[in-house]
Amino acid sequence: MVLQSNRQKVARCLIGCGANVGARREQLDQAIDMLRFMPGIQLMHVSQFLETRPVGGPPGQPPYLNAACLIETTFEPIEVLDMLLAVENTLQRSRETRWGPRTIDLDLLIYDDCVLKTERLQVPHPRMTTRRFVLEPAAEIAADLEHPVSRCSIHELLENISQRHLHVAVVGVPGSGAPEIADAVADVTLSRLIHAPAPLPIAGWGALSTKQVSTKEPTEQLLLLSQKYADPLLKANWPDGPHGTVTDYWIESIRLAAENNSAIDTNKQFENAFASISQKTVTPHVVLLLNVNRQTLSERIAYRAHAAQQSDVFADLVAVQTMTTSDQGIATLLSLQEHLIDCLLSTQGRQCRPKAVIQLDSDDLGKAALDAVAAIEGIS
Ligand code: A4P
Ligand code: MG
Repeated sequence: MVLQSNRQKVARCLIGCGANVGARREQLDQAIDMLRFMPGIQLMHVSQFLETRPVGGPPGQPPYLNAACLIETTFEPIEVLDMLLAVENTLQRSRETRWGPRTIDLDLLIYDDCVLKTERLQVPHPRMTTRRFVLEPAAEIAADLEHPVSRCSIHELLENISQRHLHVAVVGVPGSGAPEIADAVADVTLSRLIHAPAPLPIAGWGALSTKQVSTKEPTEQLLLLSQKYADPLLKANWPDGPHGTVTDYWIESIRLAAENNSAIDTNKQFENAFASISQKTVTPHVVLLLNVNRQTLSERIAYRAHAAQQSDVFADLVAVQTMTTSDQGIATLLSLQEHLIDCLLSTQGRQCRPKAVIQLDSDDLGKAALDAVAAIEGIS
């Protein structure tokens, strides 16, 4: 394996290691030794090996041994990935099934404060913030290392998923499948399930009211809706049971939808009134952020128009049905989706921002439900 770097700057990287077939301990030892003697890499710390339950993938897999390493390197991120793949190949790693059994798996979890997403590489690793099998060994060797998107340390991320009564919010625009995915997650985790009391106000302000003509100002209606969203999530009444709460909404989406709606004047007074409602609620510990494409939205809007009488699926699209054309509806939904993603995944820290955000494509609802359940299973 000949890998050379021309980079002068030294980067600190966190590497996740796992094995669940063969001589797991020896394989992990060999992989770590290869890192130790690799030119261009300085192995700083290695965690203990931790036996963990397999998360996701085909049922009946053997348990994993997981570990984490902290390295310093002059390699670029893609060179680190190539180097990890080369080590995996040397240890006869085969790739048949997604999340299938493996002799060795090496993931680049964090590379300095680099945030990047290409076809071959995404850093920080997109699923690390809800995985105890990643965070526990990582906290042993790099508790203070900062996750560059959430701006939380590894220790804080581990503490976040260790809360006794977790709030998991499934967040997405109407038609993204948030209620359906929330149902699936609540079912599997035996959690309390709370649906949004009304769809997000994405159309004109008239759609905020169930009556055709409302005498209230749009911002006043939004604040009433915010209060309804807030009521089940008040910090003062937060339960203590171990099973957690799953919601299919995030209260901040109301503010973002209002910001994105030119018919609504979100002035300072509204911002302050909204903040005082929102601050009294529990910030979700984990957000599962749904992402849908134009084609999916168009099909779901068409489905909803025909199936409205017989089915509850995509009932949240009722807000779009009040819009003049479905093209206008799709454009509004996509723009709001972008705004939600920007807000939840921007690298600027915000006080009420959730610490763990996992993005899921929900064009295929069945696959999204499995990925959502796997993300939450990783917590325990
Ligand atoms: N890739 C993109 N970003 C990265 C990154 N940051 N680090 C690409 C490493 N690879 C990255 O990976 C597929 C492709 O992801 C790579 O070719 C690379 O270009 P892979 O190792 O071939 O396959 P995989 O590991 O099955 O895929 P994936 O989706 O990365 O799996 P995860 O999310 O890493 O999950 N349960 C327990 N208890 N312990 C585990 O260690 N690991 C997994 C794998 C599932 N369940 C587990 C464990
Ligand atoms: Mg991998």
